[in-house]
Amino acid sequence: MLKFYHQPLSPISRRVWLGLLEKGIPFEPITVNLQGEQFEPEFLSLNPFHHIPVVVDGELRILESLAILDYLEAKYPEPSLTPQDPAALAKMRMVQMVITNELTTKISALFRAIHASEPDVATVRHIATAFDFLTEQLGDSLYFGGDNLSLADITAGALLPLQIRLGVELKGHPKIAAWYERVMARESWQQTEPDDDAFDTWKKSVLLMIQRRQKKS
Ligand SMILES: N[C@@H](CCC(=O)N[C@@H](CS)C(=O)NCC(=O)O)C(=O)O
Repeated sequence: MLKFYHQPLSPISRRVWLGLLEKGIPFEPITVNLQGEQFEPEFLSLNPFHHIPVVVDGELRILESLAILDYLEAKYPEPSLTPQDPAALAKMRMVQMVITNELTTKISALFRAIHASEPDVATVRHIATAFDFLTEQLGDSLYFGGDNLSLADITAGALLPLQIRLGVELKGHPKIAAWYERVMARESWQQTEPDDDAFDTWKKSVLLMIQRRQKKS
């Protein structure tokens, strides 16, 4: 059976978790404790960059969440999470990359902003710009790929719950707010949503990780 190395609180490994559940693919979850297990030789032999998620399917080892999602989509085409229309396909990938490069990279800044005495105007503005862009991409569709859930929804929907818990507001983006409610109501999102205790523990461990990195630099 396919092995899924992950951390249930990670918004990046949640992408793959959602993909596996939405496609109904059987898998064995293996939790990696990010307080050090990722640096152990056994895990480094799977991912030399010490990141989750990793998927092992027989002889094949895959790292990088978006590559894993592409693999799952090609190997298990039904239900499809990728639109066929070229423009819709480009939009899907664009949303995935914007979430990855413009929003996921702002998670540390969001953490710092929570503890800062002054509001972090640049981060707030950057996130608002990304949400404006996402609103434009969504248009009047139910999902980023049109009427059906796509890998773009999965990538965005793995991150937004976390941002909202960290204080990001969707008031100025009603279409994104409606989309957010739509994905959060799905069984796979319900199943992968952490409870408050788990979230608090995770928040503390990420803060420690950020402080450790700041001391090193
Ligand atoms: N580009 C990678 C990023 C994965 C990543 O950054 N994972 C984080 C958790 S969200 C991690 O494993 N951090 C532990 C570490 O870097 O030691 C992907 O998309 O899979």
